[in-house]
Amino acid sequence: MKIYNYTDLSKSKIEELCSRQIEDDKLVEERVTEIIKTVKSDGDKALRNYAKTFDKVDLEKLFLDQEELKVIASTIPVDAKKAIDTAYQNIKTFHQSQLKTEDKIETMPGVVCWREVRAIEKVGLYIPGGTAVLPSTFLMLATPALIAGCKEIVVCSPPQSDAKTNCYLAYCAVLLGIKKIYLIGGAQAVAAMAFGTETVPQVYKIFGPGNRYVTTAKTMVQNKVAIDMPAGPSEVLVIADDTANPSYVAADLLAQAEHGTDSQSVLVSTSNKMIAEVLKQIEKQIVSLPRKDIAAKAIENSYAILTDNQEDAMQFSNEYAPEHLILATNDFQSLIPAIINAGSVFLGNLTPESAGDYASGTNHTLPTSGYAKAYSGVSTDAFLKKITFQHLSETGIQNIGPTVETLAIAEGLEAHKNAITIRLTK
Ligand code: HSO
Ligand code: ZN
Repeated sequence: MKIYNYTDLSKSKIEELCSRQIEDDKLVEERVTEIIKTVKSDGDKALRNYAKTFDKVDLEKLFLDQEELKVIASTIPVDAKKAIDTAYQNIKTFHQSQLKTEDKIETMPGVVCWREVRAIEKVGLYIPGGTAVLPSTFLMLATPALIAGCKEIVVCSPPQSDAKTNCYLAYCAVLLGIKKIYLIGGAQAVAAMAFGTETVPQVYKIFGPGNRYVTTAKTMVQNKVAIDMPAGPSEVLVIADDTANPSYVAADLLAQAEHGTDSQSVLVSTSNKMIAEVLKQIEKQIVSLPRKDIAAKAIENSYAILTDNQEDAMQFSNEYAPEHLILATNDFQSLIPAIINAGSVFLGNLTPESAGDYASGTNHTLPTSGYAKAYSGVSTDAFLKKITFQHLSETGIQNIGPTVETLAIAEGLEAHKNAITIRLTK
Protein backbone atom coordinates (compact mmCIF):
# COMPACT_ATOMS: atom_id res chain seq x y z
CA MET A 1 0.00 0.00 0.00
CA LYS A 2 1.49 3.32 -1.07
CA ILE A 3 1.46 6.29 1.34
CA TYR A 4 0.95 9.85 0.09
CA ASN A 5 1.17 13.17 1.88
CA TYR A 6 -1.95 15.15 0.97
CA THR A 7 -0.20 18.53 0.91
CA ASP A 8 2.31 17.22 -1.64
CA LEU A 9 -0.36 16.01 -4.05
CA SER A 10 -1.00 18.01 -7.22
CA LYS A 11 -4.56 18.46 -8.48
CA SER A 12 -3.94 15.98 -11.27
CA LYS A 13 -2.46 13.41 -8.87
CA ILE A 14 -5.58 13.70 -6.67
CA GLU A 15 -7.71 13.20 -9.77
CA GLU A 16 -5.66 10.15 -10.68
CA LEU A 17 -6.03 8.70 -7.17
CA CYS A 18 -9.77 9.29 -7.27
CA SER A 19 -10.32 7.77 -10.71
CA ARG A 20 -11.30 4.12 -10.69
CA GLN A 21 -11.32 3.85 -14.43
CA ILE A 22 -11.08 0.31 -15.59
CA GLU A 23 -10.13 0.15 -19.25
CA ASP A 24 -12.89 -0.59 -21.71
CA ASP A 25 -12.84 -4.26 -22.34
CA LYS A 26 -13.76 -4.53 -26.01
CA LEU A 27 -13.92 -8.30 -25.83
CA VAL A 28 -16.46 -8.24 -22.98
CA GLU A 29 -18.53 -5.66 -24.88
CA GLU A 30 -18.49 -7.74 -28.07
CA ARG A 31 -19.49 -10.91 -26.27
CA VAL A 32 -22.25 -9.19 -24.32
CA THR A 33 -23.62 -7.61 -27.51
CA GLU A 34 -23.75 -11.07 -29.08
CA ILE A 35 -25.42 -12.60 -25.98
CA ILE A 36 -28.11 -9.88 -25.89
CA LYS A 37 -28.79 -10.33 -29.62
CA THR A 38 -29.06 -14.10 -29.28
CA VAL A 39 -31.36 -14.02 -26.23
CA LYS A 40 -33.55 -11.47 -28.03
CA SER A 41 -33.90 -13.66 -31.09
CA ASP A 42 -33.81 -17.21 -29.65
CA GLY A 43 -35.35 -16.71 -26.18
CA ASP A 44 -35.38 -19.81 -23.93
CA LYS A 45 -33.32 -21.85 -26.40
CA ALA A 46 -30.47 -19.33 -26.06
CA LEU A 47 -30.76 -19.42 -22.26
CA ARG A 48 -30.44 -23.23 -22.25
CA ASN A 49 -27.44 -23.08 -24.57
CA TYR A 50 -25.69 -20.49 -22.42
CA ALA A 51 -26.39 -22.54 -19.27
CA LYS A 52 -24.67 -25.44 -20.99
CA THR A 53 -21.69 -23.36 -22.17
CA PHE A 54 -21.11 -21.08 -19.17
CA ASP A 55 -22.62 -22.95 -16.20
CA LYS A 56 -21.94 -26.47 -17.52
CA VAL A 57 -25.46 -27.58 -16.78
CA ASP A 58 -28.38 -28.99 -18.77
CA LEU A 59 -31.50 -27.11 -17.80
CA GLU A 60 -34.79 -28.78 -18.66
CA LYS A 61 -36.73 -26.20 -16.70
CA LEU A 62 -35.35 -22.67 -16.49
CA PHE A 63 -36.62 -22.00 -12.97
CA LEU A 64 -37.16 -23.55 -9.56
CA ASP A 65 -40.75 -23.36 -8.33
CA GLN A 66 -41.98 -22.83 -4.79
CA GLU A 67 -42.12 -26.53 -3.91
CA GLU A 68 -38.56 -27.12 -5.13
CA LEU A 69 -37.35 -24.02 -3.29
CA LYS A 70 -38.98 -25.22 -0.07
CA VAL A 71 -37.18 -28.56 -0.29
CA ILE A 72 -33.78 -26.89 -0.83
CA ALA A 73 -34.50 -24.26 1.86
CA SER A 74 -35.18 -26.97 4.44
CA THR A 75 -31.51 -27.97 4.31
CA ILE A 76 -30.29 -24.59 5.62
CA PRO A 77 -28.26 -24.76 8.88
CA VAL A 78 -30.20 -23.42 11.87
CA ASP A 79 -27.76 -20.60 12.71
CA ALA A 80 -27.80 -19.33 9.11
CA LYS A 81 -31.61 -19.38 9.09
CA LYS A 82 -31.66 -17.37 12.33
CA ALA A 83 -29.14 -14.86 11.00
CA ILE A 84 -31.10 -14.38 7.77
CA ASP A 85 -34.30 -13.90 9.81
CA THR A 86 -32.68 -11.20 11.98
CA ALA A 87 -31.11 -9.39 9.01
CA TYR A 88 -34.44 -9.51 7.17
CA GLN A 89 -36.32 -7.99 10.12
CA ASN A 90 -33.84 -5.09 10.37
CA ILE A 91 -33.77 -4.46 6.61
CA LYS A 92 -37.58 -4.58 6.54
CA THR A 93 -37.96 -2.17 9.48
CA PHE A 94 -35.58 0.37 7.97
CA HIS A 95 -36.97 0.18 4.43
CA GLN A 96 -40.56 0.33 5.65
CA SER A 97 -39.80 3.65 7.36
CA GLN A 98 -38.94 5.09 3.95
CA LEU A 99 -42.54 4.91 2.75
CA LYS A 100 -43.88 8.43 3.10
CA THR A 101 -46.96 10.20 1.81
CA GLU A 102 -46.77 13.83 0.83
CA ASP A 103 -49.19 16.66 1.59
CA LYS A 104 -51.48 18.24 -0.99
CA ILE A 105 -50.24 21.79 -1.62
CA GLU A 106 -52.45 24.72 -2.61
CA THR A 107 -50.02 26.82 -4.66
CA MET A 108 -52.70 29.49 -5.35
CA PRO A 109 -56.27 29.60 -4.07
CA GLY A 110 -58.08 26.84 -5.97
CA VAL A 111 -54.90 25.33 -7.46
CA VAL A 112 -53.97 22.12 -5.71
CA CYS A 113 -50.91 20.01 -6.57
CA TRP A 114 -49.59 16.79 -5.02
CA ARG A 115 -47.60 13.65 -5.65
CA GLU A 116 -48.62 10.05 -5.14
CA VAL A 117 -46.32 7.06 -5.19
CA ARG A 118 -46.90 3.96 -7.27
CA ALA A 119 -44.71 0.88 -7.35
CA ILE A 120 -42.85 -0.06 -10.52
CA GLU A 121 -45.03 -2.97 -11.59
CA LYS A 122 -42.35 -5.34 -12.87
CA VAL A 123 -38.80 -5.45 -11.54
CA GLY A 124 -35.91 -7.83 -12.15
CA LEU A 125 -33.39 -8.74 -9.44
CA TYR A 126 -30.04 -10.25 -10.34
CA ILE A 127 -28.54 -12.25 -7.48
CA PRO A 128 -24.98 -13.48 -8.04
CA GLY A 129 -24.69 -17.20 -7.38
CA GLY A 130 -22.40 -20.08 -8.19
CA THR A 131 -19.32 -19.84 -6.03
CA ALA A 132 -20.26 -16.39 -4.64
CA VAL A 133 -23.21 -17.10 -2.35
CA LEU A 134 -24.98 -13.80 -1.79
CA PRO A 135 -28.19 -14.23 0.20
CA SER A 136 -27.58 -10.75 1.64
CA THR A 137 -28.06 -9.25 -1.83
CA PHE A 138 -31.32 -11.15 -2.22
CA LEU A 139 -32.60 -9.58 1.03
CA MET A 140 -31.29 -6.12 0.10
CA LEU A 141 -33.16 -6.10 -3.22
CA ALA A 142 -36.32 -8.11 -2.64
CA THR A 143 -37.24 -6.54 0.72
CA PRO A 144 -37.67 -2.97 -0.60
CA ALA A 145 -39.33 -4.32 -3.78
CA LEU A 146 -41.95 -6.07 -1.63
CA ILE A 147 -42.40 -3.06 0.65
CA ALA A 148 -42.85 -0.80 -2.39
CA GLY A 149 -45.53 -3.18 -3.65
CA CYS A 150 -43.99 -4.29 -6.95
CA LYS A 151 -46.43 -6.78 -8.49
CA GLU A 152 -43.99 -8.90 -10.42
CA ILE A 153 -40.55 -9.57 -8.95
CA VAL A 154 -38.41 -11.63 -11.30
CA VAL A 155 -35.35 -13.14 -9.62
CA CYS A 156 -32.47 -14.50 -11.70
CA SER A 157 -29.46 -16.29 -10.28
CA PRO A 158 -26.97 -18.60 -12.01
CA PRO A 159 -27.58 -22.35 -11.57
CA GLN A 160 -25.26 -24.63 -9.64
CA SER A 161 -23.90 -27.63 -11.52
CA ASP A 162 -26.82 -29.71 -10.15
CA ALA A 163 -29.35 -27.36 -11.81
CA LYS A 164 -30.35 -26.00 -8.42
CA THR A 165 -29.62 -22.98 -6.26
CA ASN A 166 -27.99 -23.02 -2.81
CA CYS A 167 -29.99 -23.42 0.41
CA TYR A 168 -29.38 -19.78 1.47
CA LEU A 169 -30.96 -18.25 -1.62
CA ALA A 170 -33.77 -20.83 -1.54
CA TYR A 171 -34.46 -19.97 2.11
CA CYS A 172 -34.54 -16.22 1.30
CA ALA A 173 -37.05 -16.92 -1.48
CA VAL A 174 -39.31 -18.88 0.89
CA LEU A 175 -38.98 -16.25 3.63
CA LEU A 176 -39.76 -13.41 1.24
CA GLY A 177 -42.58 -15.24 -0.53
CA ILE A 178 -40.78 -15.14 -3.89
CA LYS A 179 -42.32 -18.00 -5.87
CA LYS A 180 -39.63 -18.67 -8.46
CA ILE A 181 -35.92 -18.37 -8.97
CA TYR A 182 -34.92 -18.34 -12.63
CA LEU A 183 -31.69 -20.28 -13.02
CA ILE A 184 -30.05 -17.82 -15.35
CA GLY A 185 -26.76 -16.04 -14.83
CA GLY A 186 -24.57 -13.42 -16.47
CA ALA A 187 -25.43 -11.13 -19.36
CA GLN A 188 -28.05 -13.62 -20.57
CA ALA A 189 -30.08 -13.05 -17.38
CA VAL A 190 -30.03 -9.30 -17.91
CA ALA A 191 -31.03 -9.72 -21.56
CA ALA A 192 -33.85 -12.12 -20.64
CA MET A 193 -35.30 -9.68 -18.09
CA ALA A 194 -34.90 -6.70 -20.42
CA PHE A 195 -36.55 -8.29 -23.47
CA GLY A 196 -38.50 -11.23 -22.04
CA THR A 197 -38.44 -14.81 -23.35
CA GLU A 198 -41.10 -17.55 -23.55
CA THR A 199 -40.43 -18.27 -19.84
CA VAL A 200 -38.85 -15.14 -18.36
CA PRO A 201 -41.15 -12.12 -17.96
CA GLN A 202 -39.95 -8.78 -19.26
CA VAL A 203 -39.43 -6.16 -16.53
CA TYR A 204 -39.23 -2.37 -16.38
CA LYS A 205 -36.20 -1.98 -14.10
CA ILE A 206 -33.24 -4.27 -13.38
CA PHE A 207 -31.37 -4.26 -10.05
CA GLY A 208 -28.33 -6.02 -8.71
CA PRO A 209 -24.59 -6.44 -8.77
CA GLY A 210 -22.60 -8.80 -10.93
CA ASN A 211 -19.40 -9.45 -12.81
CA ARG A 212 -18.20 -7.46 -15.86
CA TYR A 213 -20.63 -9.34 -18.11
CA VAL A 214 -23.63 -8.52 -15.94
CA THR A 215 -22.74 -4.86 -15.44
CA THR A 216 -21.89 -4.37 -19.11
CA ALA A 217 -25.21 -5.95 -20.10
CA LYS A 218 -27.05 -3.64 -17.69
CA THR A 219 -25.53 -0.56 -19.28
CA MET A 220 -26.32 -1.91 -22.76
CA VAL A 221 -30.05 -2.55 -22.20
CA GLN A 222 -30.73 0.93 -20.86
CA ASN A 223 -32.62 2.03 -23.96
CA LYS A 224 -35.16 -0.68 -23.11
CA VAL A 225 -35.28 -0.76 -19.28
CA ALA A 226 -34.19 1.31 -16.29
CA ILE A 227 -31.34 0.06 -14.10
CA ASP A 228 -30.54 0.74 -10.45
CA MET A 229 -27.16 2.37 -11.10
CA PRO A 230 -23.93 1.89 -13.04
CA ALA A 231 -21.67 -0.50 -11.15
CA GLY A 232 -17.96 -0.91 -10.58
CA PRO A 233 -15.76 -2.74 -8.08
CA SER A 234 -16.62 -2.30 -4.40
CA GLU A 235 -14.63 0.21 -2.28
CA VAL A 236 -14.20 1.69 1.18
CA LEU A 237 -12.54 4.85 2.47
CA VAL A 238 -11.66 4.97 6.17
CA ILE A 239 -10.89 8.26 7.91
CA ALA A 240 -9.00 7.34 11.07
CA ASP A 241 -7.57 9.68 13.69
CA ASP A 242 -5.64 8.95 16.88
CA THR A 243 -8.79 7.73 18.62
CA ALA A 244 -9.13 4.85 16.12
CA ASN A 245 -8.15 1.28 16.86
CA PRO A 246 -5.60 0.20 14.20
CA SER A 247 -6.64 -3.44 14.34
CA TYR A 248 -10.29 -2.52 13.71
CA VAL A 249 -9.31 -0.25 10.82
CA ALA A 250 -7.15 -3.00 9.30
CA ALA A 251 -10.03 -5.47 9.63
CA ASP A 252 -12.36 -3.05 7.81
CA LEU A 253 -9.86 -2.45 5.00
CA LEU A 254 -9.37 -6.21 4.59
CA ALA A 255 -13.13 -6.88 4.62
CA GLN A 256 -13.37 -4.69 1.57
CA ALA A 257 -10.24 -6.09 -0.05
CA GLU A 258 -11.48 -9.69 0.07
CA HIS A 259 -14.37 -8.82 -2.28
CA GLY A 260 -12.17 -8.80 -5.36
CA THR A 261 -8.70 -8.07 -6.67
CA ASP A 262 -10.05 -4.83 -8.14
CA SER A 263 -11.61 -3.64 -4.84
CA GLN A 264 -10.12 -0.54 -3.22
CA SER A 265 -9.45 0.08 0.47
CA VAL A 266 -8.34 3.66 1.07
CA LEU A 267 -7.04 4.91 4.40
CA VAL A 268 -6.98 8.64 5.17
CA SER A 269 -5.45 9.77 8.45
CA THR A 270 -4.11 12.77 10.28
CA SER A 271 -1.71 10.48 12.10
CA ASN A 272 1.44 8.98 10.67
CA LYS A 273 1.62 6.59 13.59
CA MET A 274 -1.92 5.36 12.92
CA ILE A 275 -1.11 4.66 9.25
CA ALA A 276 1.99 2.69 10.22
CA GLU A 277 0.09 0.66 12.81
CA VAL A 278 -2.79 -0.09 10.45
CA LEU A 279 -0.36 -1.33 7.80
CA LYS A 280 1.29 -3.56 10.37
CA GLN A 281 -2.09 -4.93 11.42
CA ILE A 282 -3.05 -5.62 7.79
CA GLU A 283 0.07 -7.76 7.39
CA LYS A 284 -0.73 -9.59 10.59
CA GLN A 285 -4.40 -10.24 9.87
CA ILE A 286 -4.19 -11.05 6.17
CA VAL A 287 -2.26 -14.31 6.58
CA SER A 288 -5.16 -16.16 8.16
CA LEU A 289 -7.76 -15.09 5.59
CA PRO A 290 -9.02 -17.82 3.24
CA ARG A 291 -9.20 -15.18 0.49
CA LYS A 292 -5.75 -13.72 1.30
CA ASP A 293 -4.56 -13.83 -2.32
CA ILE A 294 -7.50 -11.75 -3.51
CA ALA A 295 -7.20 -9.37 -0.54
CA ALA A 296 -3.45 -8.97 -1.03
CA LYS A 297 -3.91 -7.91 -4.67
CA ALA A 298 -6.60 -5.39 -3.69
CA ILE A 299 -4.44 -3.98 -0.89
CA GLU A 300 -1.55 -3.66 -3.33
CA ASN A 301 -3.73 -1.44 -5.55
CA SER A 302 -4.91 0.61 -2.57
CA TYR A 303 -3.24 3.52 -0.75
CA ALA A 304 -3.08 5.63 2.41
CA ILE A 305 -3.10 9.42 2.58
CA LEU A 306 -1.66 11.49 5.41
CA THR A 307 -3.44 14.81 5.93
CA ASP A 308 -2.66 17.79 8.20
CA ASN A 309 -6.20 17.98 9.56
CA GLN A 310 -9.69 16.48 9.36
CA GLU A 311 -10.88 19.17 6.89
CA ASP A 312 -8.33 17.96 4.33
CA ALA A 313 -9.29 14.34 5.04
CA MET A 314 -12.93 15.17 4.39
CA GLN A 315 -12.06 17.17 1.29
CA PHE A 316 -10.25 14.19 -0.19
CA SER A 317 -13.08 11.85 0.77
CA ASN A 318 -15.66 14.07 -0.94
CA GLU A 319 -13.52 14.14 -4.07
CA TYR A 320 -13.13 10.34 -3.99
CA ALA A 321 -16.88 9.88 -3.27
CA PRO A 322 -16.56 6.43 -1.70
CA GLU A 323 -19.22 3.74 -1.83
CA HIS A 324 -18.58 3.17 1.90
CA LEU A 325 -17.15 5.81 4.24
CA ILE A 326 -16.03 4.78 7.73
CA LEU A 327 -15.32 7.55 10.25
CA ALA A 328 -13.02 5.72 12.65
CA THR A 329 -12.95 8.46 15.27
CA ASN A 330 -14.73 9.28 18.50
CA ASP A 331 -15.38 12.74 17.08
CA PHE A 332 -17.51 11.57 14.14
CA GLN A 333 -20.40 13.89 15.03
CA SER A 334 -18.51 17.05 14.06
CA LEU A 335 -17.55 15.54 10.69
CA ILE A 336 -21.06 14.61 9.56
CA PRO A 337 -22.03 18.05 8.16
CA ALA A 338 -18.91 18.07 5.97
CA ILE A 339 -19.82 14.81 4.20
CA ILE A 340 -21.03 15.64 0.70
CA ASN A 341 -20.33 12.56 -1.42
CA ALA A 342 -20.62 8.99 -0.06
CA GLY A 343 -22.86 5.98 -0.61
CA SER A 344 -23.23 4.86 3.01
CA VAL A 345 -21.49 6.13 6.15
CA PHE A 346 -20.35 4.15 9.20
CA LEU A 347 -19.84 6.22 12.33
CA GLY A 348 -17.37 5.64 15.16
CA ASN A 349 -15.03 2.86 16.14
CA LEU A 350 -17.67 0.21 16.76
CA THR A 351 -19.49 0.48 13.41
CA PRO A 352 -17.87 -1.73 10.78
CA GLU A 353 -19.04 -1.76 7.16
CA SER A 354 -19.87 -5.45 7.60
CA ALA A 355 -22.80 -4.48 9.83
CA GLY A 356 -24.38 -2.62 6.92
CA ASP A 357 -23.30 -5.23 4.37
CA TYR A 358 -25.48 -7.79 6.12
CA ALA A 359 -27.80 -6.88 8.86
CA SER A 360 -28.14 -3.41 10.42
CA GLY A 361 -30.95 -2.42 8.07
CA THR A 362 -29.37 -0.07 5.50
CA ASN A 363 -29.02 -1.25 1.91
CA HIS A 364 -25.71 -2.56 0.60
CA THR A 365 -26.45 -1.85 -3.06
CA LEU A 366 -24.53 1.41 -3.33
CA PRO A 367 -22.95 3.69 -5.92
CA THR A 368 -19.29 2.87 -6.65
CA SER A 369 -16.60 4.42 -8.89
CA GLY A 370 -17.37 8.00 -7.81
CA TYR A 371 -21.06 7.75 -8.77
CA ALA A 372 -21.87 8.68 -5.15
CA LYS A 373 -21.40 12.26 -6.41
CA ALA A 374 -24.73 11.93 -8.21
CA TYR A 375 -26.45 8.64 -7.27
CA SER A 376 -28.04 7.31 -4.08
CA GLY A 377 -27.91 3.69 -3.00
CA VAL A 378 -30.88 1.39 -3.47
CA SER A 379 -33.76 2.08 -1.10
CA THR A 380 -37.53 1.62 -1.17
CA ASP A 381 -37.64 4.77 -3.36
CA ALA A 382 -35.79 2.95 -6.14
CA PHE A 383 -38.81 0.67 -6.60
CA LEU A 384 -41.29 3.54 -6.68
CA LYS A 385 -42.34 6.23 -9.11
CA LYS A 386 -43.89 9.48 -8.04
CA ILE A 387 -46.80 10.75 -10.09
CA THR A 388 -47.86 14.40 -9.85
CA PHE A 389 -51.55 15.31 -9.68
CA GLN A 390 -53.34 18.68 -9.86
CA HIS A 391 -56.86 20.00 -9.62
CA LEU A 392 -58.14 23.47 -10.50
CA SER A 393 -61.42 24.68 -9.07
CA GLU A 394 -63.49 27.53 -10.56
CA THR A 395 -61.48 29.95 -8.38
CA GLY A 396 -58.28 28.16 -9.37
CA ILE A 397 -58.65 28.61 -13.11
CA GLN A 398 -59.65 32.27 -12.61
CA ASN A 399 -56.50 32.79 -10.54
CA ILE A 400 -53.97 30.98 -12.69
CA GLY A 401 -55.59 31.53 -16.12
CA PRO A 402 -54.12 34.94 -17.07
CA THR A 403 -50.60 33.84 -16.11
CA VAL A 404 -50.81 30.78 -18.37
CA GLU A 405 -52.35 32.78 -21.24
CA THR A 406 -49.53 35.34 -21.13
CA LEU A 407 -46.79 32.69 -21.03
CA ALA A 408 -48.42 30.73 -23.87
CA ILE A 409 -48.50 33.87 -26.04
CA ALA A 410 -44.86 34.57 -25.17
CA GLU A 411 -43.98 31.09 -26.42
CA GLY A 412 -46.13 31.48 -29.54
CA LEU A 413 -48.33 28.55 -28.58
CA GLU A 414 -51.88 29.74 -29.30
CA ALA A 415 -53.57 26.38 -28.70
CA HIS A 416 -52.12 26.33 -25.18
CA LYS A 417 -53.64 29.79 -24.53
CA ASN A 418 -57.00 28.66 -25.95
CA ALA A 419 -57.21 25.72 -23.56
CA ILE A 420 -57.37 28.34 -20.79
CA THR A 421 -59.38 31.04 -22.58
CA ILE A 422 -62.15 28.64 -23.58
CA ARG A 423 -62.67 27.82 -19.88
CA LEU A 424 -62.43 31.43 -18.65
CA THR A 425 -65.05 32.69 -21.08
CA LYS A 426 -67.51 29.83 -20.78
N1 HSO B 1 -19.80 -4.82 0.45
C1 HSO B 1 -20.70 -5.27 -0.60
C2 HSO B 1 -21.89 -6.00 -0.09
C3 HSO B 1 -21.63 -7.33 0.52
N2 HSO B 1 -20.64 -7.63 1.39
C4 HSO B 1 -22.32 -8.49 0.37
C5 HSO B 1 -20.72 -8.90 1.75
N3 HSO B 1 -21.76 -9.43 1.10
C6 HSO B 1 -21.15 -4.06 -1.41
O1 HSO B 1 -21.72 -3.06 -0.63
ZN1 ZN C 1 -18.90 -6.39 1.69
